[in-house]
Amino acid sequence: MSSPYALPSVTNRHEDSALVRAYRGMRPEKTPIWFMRQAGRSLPEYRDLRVGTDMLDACLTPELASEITLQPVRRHHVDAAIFFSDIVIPVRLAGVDVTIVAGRGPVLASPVRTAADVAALPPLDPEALAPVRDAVTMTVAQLGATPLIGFAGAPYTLASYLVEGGPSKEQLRTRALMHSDPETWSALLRWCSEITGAFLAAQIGAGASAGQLFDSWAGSLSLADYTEHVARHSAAAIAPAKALGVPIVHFGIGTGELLGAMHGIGADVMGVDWRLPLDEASRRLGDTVPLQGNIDPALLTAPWPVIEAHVRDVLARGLAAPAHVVNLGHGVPPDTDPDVLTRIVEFVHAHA
Ligand code: 1CP
Repeated sequence: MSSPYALPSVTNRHEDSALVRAYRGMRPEKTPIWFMRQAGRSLPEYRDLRVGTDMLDACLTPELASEITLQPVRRHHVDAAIFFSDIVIPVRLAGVDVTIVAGRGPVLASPVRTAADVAALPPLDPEALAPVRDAVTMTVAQLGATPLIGFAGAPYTLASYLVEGGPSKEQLRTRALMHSDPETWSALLRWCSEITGAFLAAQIGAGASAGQLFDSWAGSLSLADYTEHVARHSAAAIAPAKALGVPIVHFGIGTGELLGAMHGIGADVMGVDWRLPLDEASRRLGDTVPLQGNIDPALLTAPWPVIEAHVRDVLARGLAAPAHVVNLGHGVPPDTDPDVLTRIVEFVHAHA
């Protein structure tokens, strides 16, 4: 099947790698491991590279984005790279004024709250994604046997930044819009789904071997609201990437009650945060779905024996699922000692 996103030069999707085999539901000899937010502020080499460069500019400079993506792979010997970018990159590339404020997150110059605001959202020109494609091509060429994971924000999480105008605790305005003006809501989520789906597919088309859809804030939704107002837009967002044949991971925070519905959008693998033990997560999915997770990031500053006991427990509970990729339950906290992450990788790889 031909896809507008496929590049003819991509020949290796790393189907034999431990990561992709686990994502396909096979159990590789060694349990694969990578960390959400492994590229970033916990690494001194990242902080050095970023001096004087704005966050979104760094994401859109292919040489920089590629080098930052490679840093944690060199240092920790993780089983995957995750593309250094941000969920709001497609919003910026569509021409919406968004910046990342240090210590806070994405902030919009004008929040999107009315039918007129939504109607004025510009389409994303596929040509604008060139820096993303270039960075991925460059990165894949240097990664060799290590697969690259592409990612995107899910329409709900993306919409929450657009409506709130920045980070928020409970996405109150967002959920209010969903209920008070379902038509505007649908139009907004369709726009988010189109741009974020194109962003994800651009990464896969340029050579990433798997994709992860982050619906970080979906945990603020009831199951009924998720099912009625969100799920179909997330399904549409992953469709172009899925058409390229790669496995898709779906992840959110505090989404234990939504696991089945989130899997139901067409995800192959479910990411689990630290709240739900993996054996219970697996049970909720009928013990048929590969899982990713779920070391508690809060434990990264604990004494090593405490961390080791926790990682052992995560590995043991992960045996309930058809396959398991070790990760954190959310991103690496910025004050994490990188040596602790390296030690966890060594421990998981030694633990047959
Ligand atoms: O200057 C800096 O270093 C800013 C910090 C930072 C970084 C390193 C931001 C701002 N984004 C990123 C990169 C990033 N964002 C990656 C890189 C790859 C890796 O994992 O190594 C990824 C996957 C993201 C995805 C992302 N951005 C998500 C989904 C994942 C999650 O953490 O839940 C979300 C919600 C965002 C928005 C965002 N961007 C940045 C921040 C601080 C936030 C969160 C703000 C909030 O709490 O609402």
